[in-house]
Amino acid sequence: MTVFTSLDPRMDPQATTPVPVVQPVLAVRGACPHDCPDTCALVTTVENGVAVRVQGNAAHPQTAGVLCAKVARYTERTYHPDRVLQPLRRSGPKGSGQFEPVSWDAALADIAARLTSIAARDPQAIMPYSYAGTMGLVQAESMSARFFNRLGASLLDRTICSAAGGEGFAQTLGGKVGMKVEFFAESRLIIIWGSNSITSNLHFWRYAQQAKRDGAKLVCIDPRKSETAEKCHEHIALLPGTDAALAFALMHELIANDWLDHDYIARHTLGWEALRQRALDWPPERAADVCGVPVEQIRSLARDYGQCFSSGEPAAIRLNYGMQRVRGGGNAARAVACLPALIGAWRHRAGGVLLSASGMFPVDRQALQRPDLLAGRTPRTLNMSTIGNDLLADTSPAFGPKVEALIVYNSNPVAVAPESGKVVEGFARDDLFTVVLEHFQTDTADYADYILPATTQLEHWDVHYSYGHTDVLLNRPAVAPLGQALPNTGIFRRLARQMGFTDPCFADSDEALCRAAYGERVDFNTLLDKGFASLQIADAPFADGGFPTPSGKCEFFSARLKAQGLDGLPDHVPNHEPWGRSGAFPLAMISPPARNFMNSTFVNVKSLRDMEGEPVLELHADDAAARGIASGDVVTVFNLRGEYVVRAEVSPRARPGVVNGMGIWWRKLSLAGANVNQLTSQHLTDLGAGPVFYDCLVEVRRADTPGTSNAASSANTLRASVQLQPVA
Ligand SMILES: Nc1nc2c(c(=O)[nH]1)N[C@H]1C(S)=C(S)[C@@H](COP(=O)(O)OP(=O)(O)OC[C@H]3O[C@@H](n4cnc5c(=O)[nH]c(N)nc54)[C@H](O)[C@@H]3O)O[C@H]1N2
Ligand SMILES: Nc1nc2c(c(=O)[nH]1)N[C@H]1C(S)=C(S)[C@@H](COP(=O)(O)OP(=O)(O)OC[C@H]3O[C@@H](n4cnc5c(=O)[nH]c(N)nc54)[C@H](O)[C@@H]3O)O[C@H]1N2
Ligand SMILES: [Mo]
Repeated sequence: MTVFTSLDPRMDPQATTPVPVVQPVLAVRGACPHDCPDTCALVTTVENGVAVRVQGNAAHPQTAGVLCAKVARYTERTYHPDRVLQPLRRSGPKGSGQFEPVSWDAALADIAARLTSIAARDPQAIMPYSYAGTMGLVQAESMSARFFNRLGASLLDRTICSAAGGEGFAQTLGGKVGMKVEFFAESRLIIIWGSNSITSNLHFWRYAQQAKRDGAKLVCIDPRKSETAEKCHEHIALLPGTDAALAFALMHELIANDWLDHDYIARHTLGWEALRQRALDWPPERAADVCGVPVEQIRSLARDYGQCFSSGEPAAIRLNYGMQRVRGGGNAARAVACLPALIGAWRHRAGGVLLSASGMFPVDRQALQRPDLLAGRTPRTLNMSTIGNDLLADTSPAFGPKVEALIVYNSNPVAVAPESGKVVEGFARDDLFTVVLEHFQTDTADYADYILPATTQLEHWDVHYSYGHTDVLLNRPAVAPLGQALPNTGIFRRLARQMGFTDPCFADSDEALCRAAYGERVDFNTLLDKGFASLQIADAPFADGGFPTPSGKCEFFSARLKAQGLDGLPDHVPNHEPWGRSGAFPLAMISPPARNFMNSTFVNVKSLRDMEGEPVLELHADDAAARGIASGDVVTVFNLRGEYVVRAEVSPRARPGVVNGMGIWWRKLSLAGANVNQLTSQHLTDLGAGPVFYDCLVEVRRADTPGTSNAASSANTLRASVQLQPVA
């Protein structure tokens, strides 16, 4: 294998190496940049300077040479004819999507001048907005963070995905820590909870399959009969937002039958007596009623879990973020995180729970982000999940200055953030100056004043952690940047220079940033040689306690939460919009990921969009019949926040009372210019201030139903007479 090591000077201002003489065939090791737990190791075949193929690295055990359909087509994304390959300046009205080419120098000079004049009044009026378009530490959180810290811009609370569950785990286990994923292969019982692994965590599913072949039982807990649920032995199709009730009923049964590891509980947990009392309030009958599932399913799962204790066999829970996108998501994750300690599942390397592994990576964020550049300033923090409200807020003592400039990178908020009506209204403000760093002219980029062309993973350096396994990966550039594209780092470097930021840290090269991400904690030579390096973590990290909580124990009771004035114990916290099958909006809507998209990424790759077909709403036969809806009908889904139009699919994947609005389509590639987030709310979760995408009541009508073709007006009529359930 010939490994490509040279740098394009655009990526590295210090580099003296010219662009390499092109060699005929290269195999370049890299890492998948996408927001997925699997963080695959890639091998890109390059012929005459062109990436012709992206494959999974067979030498990396977690990847095992296997890629998902999306990333196997990564070259279609990199060489897509619609790539933005030069800076663009708005030439039409805001949001019109009309742009004209402009030179880098002109674009950067104008952007720097605008930001400098806003910053002279108050730099907090400048808002950065980014998420995980790339998970790479260098392209996501190094030069950009340095730039905004030096500027004194508003800080961003990056809550949009995992804040509730992450905080729930932090308060219970001490962080995003848990089982090592490979040991699921040895589990005897695997509970897949709020996760469609086949879609979103394919490489975990391989381990689950191995366990299944060896006789393990697989149980899936998910309102939707997902691709994963139908391949498990049991599927518990609970109502969205009722997971804590289920977890408490399991505890109730473990207590009632004394399937408890008293020794583990006594030595390694905090708050058992109080938790026990609370669990005793949750007999399975009560939970069955709240969750909308047969009581026998709950008893049976409790029996299976308890029997693992009795027989000394490992029971494992693969929790994923699908169950925490509701008001009580933080408490629900906390309740589930308590379960393994009750039966001492942590004693086995194949027992315990895994939500995210990211807390186990020793990333040196100080070195990457340089918070010292704040120089004593403490800018306000804006929550990315309420960007709609934030862009529409005026200056006030509580809020601080009105947002005057917005710099978006690695994210497509107009498509992915909740309550798009408000988000679009905010982006459409004529007095907002918006810069979007992108590969494509997304829904968000349509509202930009400037679009700056960013490189894809095949064109830049990066180094990665993972939230689904415990290996560090290095990504080398396989090809030179296309057109005039620059890595995010390069763009912020140039912008910093243009603004007169002279701190030497703005000259660090991308390779230097890759090295700084882990410092001495990970051997960089191993990364250079192999492309990946495994963290040194005990096989059963909590077999003898040692949780990274203040007490070192699994904290059923959290003194830290109590100190914030919250309940110190987990609880079942009902949805903001609880399901009741009555009222104007009797259906609960969830909007889980589509298999062939990655959030809103890849929606514009035609081969993948063809696989998804059209935006689809799955609904149960009873709910469809009650509304005269048949498969293939175009329907309008609506609530008081808005409406969107989709193709109905009467489907056994939907449970009664719950509709599934699949995937995050680009608005402009949808049936009528809006996607599912037109209906989701900006309410927040109990812990972590995350979004509640799956806590959303709606109604559905055939789009051609007389008098309701304009569902917004029907919603307006309803607004006069009904209220959504009050928000407590
Ligand atoms: N192909 C593909 N892979 C992806 C993504 C993608 O868009 N496409 N997204 C990536 C991202 S950003 C993330 S965060 C990860 C994980 O992303 P997650 O959002 O965890 O996605 P899934 O694993 O698909 O699982 C979500 C599952 O939770 C279910 N669910 C919804 N509400 C509830 C509830 O209240 N309780 C329970 N128990 N289940 C519920 C949904 O029906 C769905 O099957 O996946 C990543 N992987
Ligand atoms: N209704 C509903 N909404 C949801 C969810 C849901 O389940 N239901 N899931 C939520 C979740 S879990 C998440 S994580 C968020 C995801 O929200 P986002 O993180 O915004 O994810 P994407 O939609 O994939 O958009 C990422 C964008 O970054 C761009 N990008 C990729 N790499 C780079 C790069 O190197 N440089 C630059 N400048 N740009 C790059 C891509 O082209 C893409 O347009 O969405 C959330 N929204
Ligand atoms: Mo996510």
